[in-house]
Amino acid sequence: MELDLTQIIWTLSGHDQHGNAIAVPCRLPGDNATALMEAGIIPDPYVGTNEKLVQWIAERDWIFTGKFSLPEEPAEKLLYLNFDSIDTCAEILINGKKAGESDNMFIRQRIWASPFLRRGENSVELHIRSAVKVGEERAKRYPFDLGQNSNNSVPYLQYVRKVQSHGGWDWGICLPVSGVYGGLYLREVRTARIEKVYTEQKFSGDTVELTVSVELEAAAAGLVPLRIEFNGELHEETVEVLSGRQLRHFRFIVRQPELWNPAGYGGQFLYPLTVSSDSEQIVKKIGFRHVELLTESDGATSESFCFRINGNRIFCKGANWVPPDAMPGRMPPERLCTLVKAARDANMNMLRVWGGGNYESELFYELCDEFGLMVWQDCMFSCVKYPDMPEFLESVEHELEYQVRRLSTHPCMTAWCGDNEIFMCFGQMPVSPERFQGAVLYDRVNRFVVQCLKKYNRELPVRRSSPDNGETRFHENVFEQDRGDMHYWSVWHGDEPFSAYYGIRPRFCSEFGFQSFPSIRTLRKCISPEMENISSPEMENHQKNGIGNAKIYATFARYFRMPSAFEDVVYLSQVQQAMAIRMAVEFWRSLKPWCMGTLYWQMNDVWPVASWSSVDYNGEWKILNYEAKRFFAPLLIAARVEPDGKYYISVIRDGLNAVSGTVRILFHSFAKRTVKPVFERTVTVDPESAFNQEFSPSDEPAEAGFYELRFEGEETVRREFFAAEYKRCELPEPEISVEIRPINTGFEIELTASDYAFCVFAEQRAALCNWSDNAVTLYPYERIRLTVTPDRPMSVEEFRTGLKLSHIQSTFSPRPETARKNRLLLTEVAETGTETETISPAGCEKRTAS
Ligand code: BMA
Repeated sequence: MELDLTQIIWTLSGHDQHGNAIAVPCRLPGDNATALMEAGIIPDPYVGTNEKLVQWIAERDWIFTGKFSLPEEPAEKLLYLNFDSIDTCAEILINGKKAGESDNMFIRQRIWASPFLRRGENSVELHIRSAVKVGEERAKRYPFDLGQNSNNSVPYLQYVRKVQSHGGWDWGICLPVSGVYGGLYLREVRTARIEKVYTEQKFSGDTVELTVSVELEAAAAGLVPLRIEFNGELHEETVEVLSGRQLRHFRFIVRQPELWNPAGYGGQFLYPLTVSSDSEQIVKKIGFRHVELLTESDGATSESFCFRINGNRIFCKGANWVPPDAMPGRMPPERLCTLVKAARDANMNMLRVWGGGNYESELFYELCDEFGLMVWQDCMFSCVKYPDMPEFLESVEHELEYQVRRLSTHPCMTAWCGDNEIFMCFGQMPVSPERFQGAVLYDRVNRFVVQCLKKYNRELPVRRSSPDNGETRFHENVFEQDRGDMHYWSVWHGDEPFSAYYGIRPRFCSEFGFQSFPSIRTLRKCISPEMENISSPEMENHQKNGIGNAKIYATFARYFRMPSAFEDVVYLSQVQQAMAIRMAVEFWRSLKPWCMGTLYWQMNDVWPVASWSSVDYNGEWKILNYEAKRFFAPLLIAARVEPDGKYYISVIRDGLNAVSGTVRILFHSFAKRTVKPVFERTVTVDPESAFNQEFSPSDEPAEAGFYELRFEGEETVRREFFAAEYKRCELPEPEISVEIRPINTGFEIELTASDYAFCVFAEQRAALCNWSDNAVTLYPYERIRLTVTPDRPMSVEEFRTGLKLSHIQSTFSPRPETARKNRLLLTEVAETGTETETISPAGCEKRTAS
């Protein structure tokens, strides 16, 4: 028997800010804020400045009550209650009696429930205390002052094992929710439950030994038949259990296994593994891959930092992952799929699950397994010191044992890391007794974390922190370029121009980023029309980084002509974000094999907000995600002007095969209307290194035009490179025509411009769309076809009305509304391909095609 308790309606009860009792229906998995919003007690915290109105929720204790009926007498059965995650400090009551408690949302809770249950109606109650208050109480008892993380609006949250960014972050709403996440059920077993199934792989030559460990938890002595099926082999055993835990190991030898490889390095073969007892069955997918992190001396003071998977040195390309929703109850699984797919579609091969968030759901790791996305997994400690009291460390050990073993079967798992930026923070503090004391205290916690990681995992490399430069170094880590991983933030948090990236030669850059605003469609869901101004109260509430808006504007002034219309500000913020990250990634990839990884900050958002993400909260791709698809492509051509004024061209190849072809650089002059070759060379680039060559630029002034970079061979790539800031260029004023044709899955649109148009970004305001490509360059009269799949059926008429095009020059005009008028032509073409009508987009006047 199994009762899925996510199918019943729960009740959330507590008191509002005035002390009035509340009882509302609640869906689980879910959280209190979502339930209160759905019941109309609070407004949507993501809208306007509502965040400020809902802060009282976190000050209160809450009760989640579920009622269900059992047709038979449960005392004769063996039933257990499972909660994948309870957020956070809770007492669990069954029929009014305390049956268990929870103090760490990163640990699954299971309770033998039969003694508490009865025939007929039963109730389960979770009494969840305010995490804000629990943190405060614990801080009072702890003899040292651990300080507060400046990103976090809630003091003392580090005393509670809960998602740390629930307390707010420099991209996060402050909303410390309570709730229950993941699986929630009552299940009957005969003698014991299958508590854990975890695996370990050992390679020797072309043979791999897979150890499958099965942990049973028995309520009483008895016999449990176990069946383990893997790769056509069956192991059966009847295990004699006593009350409590029993562990059994099963070994499988696989000769010449099919391998799981990171995306771009071969397939992702997955073998099913089935573990069954007389009452339960667990199915996992196992992928074989041999993971090494090479940290070898490769110079007088330098050391490599390179993941080698199945013998292939992998250049890691990806981004940092934060929790996908600050209100977990609002998060449908489809949104997670879309997001992880967006990483894969952008040619990424690694995601770093960042330490201020959560160990993600099974679905996340399953998707990464399937897409060939390696996972760098932080432990959930970030940016602040943590207490070393024994009960805290004991809970951390349970957490790590649970999480490490849970994730051990996923081939995407590539590295474990102790925390995010905690050692780095010490390096940035002035030398003082506080820094000394803090470092000693934190070192106790971190050593313990690392010991646990090594105790429960022998397969994957373990880093103590990110960034980290090795066992003997504690303070140089921000700018250390010789070894370890680096977080390079001087372009955003400092005041460096984008070209500063060219002065940094990291071995592996695991964080660097630049902010932009989310899409207009996302903003219009949370900002009222009269607040469409960057410094309005609503917009400012959706910007959590103190310097954020000023920085975005300062960067406009540095590289662009100042945009005035709100929509142009939003668009251009995304253009410059993509430009920054593109410059960094192109340069760092060109340093291969010195540099072997770039993970930008950040992939996704927890709510609609101005942030460093490349996909916004609603799943809209920012320009950066389209750019990432190009700058992370396995074949890349890129150019740069280094700080000494020299011009370089690079061709970078990833994957397993070399590529040969001709590199051509052409200078397109805007005013003269000429195209002149400046460089040509036939090259072969093998995947272990990059081709880099200085070249002489055109003798025309840099601002007179741009460089077309071409690689022509079995594969052809074209990119554009500006050696001058856009603001200094007299960009042509193109007239852009758009033809819209309905196709099976949506629409095909064809773009043509009467002159060069840069970063042409097509957005659909009426639906979330999947675009085959976007933010493209149009050369005069070149036809570019894009396919668009909206998330719901749309008529051509509706699609046309919601379509918006922007390009860089369209933001240059002092009067953007009039400038854009008449420059965009939208032509609707019937399925037969004949032109039926020529129309202007929303806001533009009707005109006929010439
Ligand atoms: C990084 C992260 C986060 C932060 C981001 C942007 O260093 O680790 O703490 O959100 O910077 O400031």
